[in-house]
Amino acid sequence: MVKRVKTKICLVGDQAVGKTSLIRRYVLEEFDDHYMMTLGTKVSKKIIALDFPDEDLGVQLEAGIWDIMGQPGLLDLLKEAYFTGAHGILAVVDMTSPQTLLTLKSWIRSVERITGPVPTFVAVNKVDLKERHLFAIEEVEAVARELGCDYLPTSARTGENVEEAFRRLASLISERSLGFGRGAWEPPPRTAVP
Ligand code: G3D
Ligand code: MG
Repeated sequence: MVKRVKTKICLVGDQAVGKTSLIRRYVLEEFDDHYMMTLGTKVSKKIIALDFPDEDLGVQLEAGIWDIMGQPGLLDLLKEAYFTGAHGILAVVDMTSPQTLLTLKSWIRSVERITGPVPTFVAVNKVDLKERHLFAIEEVEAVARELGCDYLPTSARTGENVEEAFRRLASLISERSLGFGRGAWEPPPRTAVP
């Protein structure tokens, strides 16, 4: 059986971590060295086909991938609209900027304040810039564990793990929305008030 699921994925992370580049790489399979200013919000579409052999199930995830301009002032204004209805977060940090690891938690919190807990995956980006790394991938471990999410080193430049990061997030979203696997977590049911 194949199920079609519509989903909204939001990318978060400080300015210049590579959000726009990761989306472009994933959706168009290309990388543009020219700096890309993201004006307001941009939604890219991608159909992600996933297989869950244990469930005897195929999922066609129709994903709207939301990108936002990183400027904090504008973000405050757009946040509500940007995050409302999100089913998953791809949180991006930049290995050449330790600051971006420090703000990771607050990014995820600002989404979850609006959406409640949603599947989250961390892309530890710019892994290709080895000589400029200012923290090691292992340093992400503690934060990720605290947040209860997985992570992968990625590069929008070489394409390393870009597809894999989106697919891992897509799997969690599918599992949650269809109610199986690791992503199946739901808040405890409220007791009915008589
Ligand atoms: P943002 O959307 O999060 O603000 P961008 O970030 O996608 O605009 O990327 C910011 C800068 O980082 C851009 O460089 C972009 O080319 C570069 N970049 C993004 N991802 C990677 C990566 O994985 N590896 C390398 N080497 N560079 C990356 P410029 O120089 O145009 O500002
Ligand atoms: Mg951008």
